[in-house]
Amino acid sequence: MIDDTSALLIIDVQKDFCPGGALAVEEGHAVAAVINGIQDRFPLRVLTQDWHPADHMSFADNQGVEPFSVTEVHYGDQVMWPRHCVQGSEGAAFHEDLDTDRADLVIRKGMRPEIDSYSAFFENDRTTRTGLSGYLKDRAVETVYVTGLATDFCVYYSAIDAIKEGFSVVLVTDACRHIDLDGSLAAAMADMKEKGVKFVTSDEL
Ligand code: VGL
Ligand code: ZN
Repeated sequence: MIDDTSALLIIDVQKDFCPGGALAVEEGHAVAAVINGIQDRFPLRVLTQDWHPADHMSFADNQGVEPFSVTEVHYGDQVMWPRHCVQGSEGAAFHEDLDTDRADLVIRKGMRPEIDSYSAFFENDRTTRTGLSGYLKDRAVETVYVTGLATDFCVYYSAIDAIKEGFSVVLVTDACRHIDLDGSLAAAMADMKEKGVKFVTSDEL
C-alpha cells in the first residue's frame, strides 16, 4: 500500500487540541503514538499547525458570543471557537509526544484575522490555496494518508480537499480523534465515504 508516491499528512497535533488544552479533543494526545509508529514508513511527512493571530475572527471572545455557537460570515457558517492555538503560545506548540524531527514540511494555517482555515489545502472560503497541493504534486505524490485532529473538522476538510485536488485519500482511523459538535462526526464520515476516502487502521497499513 505505502509506496514512493505516498505522503503522510499529520493534522494539528497541538497541545490546545489535547487534554488540558483550550479546545481539547477527547484522547487527542493518543494519536501521537500511533503516528510515531507509522511515520518512518512514508517517504514524505507533512505537518499542519493551526496558527491564529490574537484578533482572529474564529475566537468567540473576539466576537462577544458563546463558544461553539455558529455565526454567518462572508463565506458561510463559521463555528465560534474558544481562543486556541494563538501564534507563539504554548498551546499552539506540537504535542510533546509527537515526533516532529522527521517533518519534511510544516504548513501553518489560519493566520489571516478575517478568515479561518480548517483544511491543509484551502482556507475556509474554499478557494484561497495554502500551496500544499502544488508541493505534493511537485513531489510526485499520488496518495495522501490523513491523520490527526480533529476527524470532523480539520482532518475532514483536508481529506475532501485532497480528493478534490485529485489525490487518492486514506484516513487512518486510529490516528485521528474527533470533536463531534451537533452531529458533525456522522456528517463528516458520510461525506468522506461518499467522496471516495478509504478508511484503514494503522495495523492494516
Ligand atoms: C480545528 C477547530 C478550530 C481542528 C482547528 O484542528 O480540527 N478545529 N481550529
Ligand atoms: Zn483553529
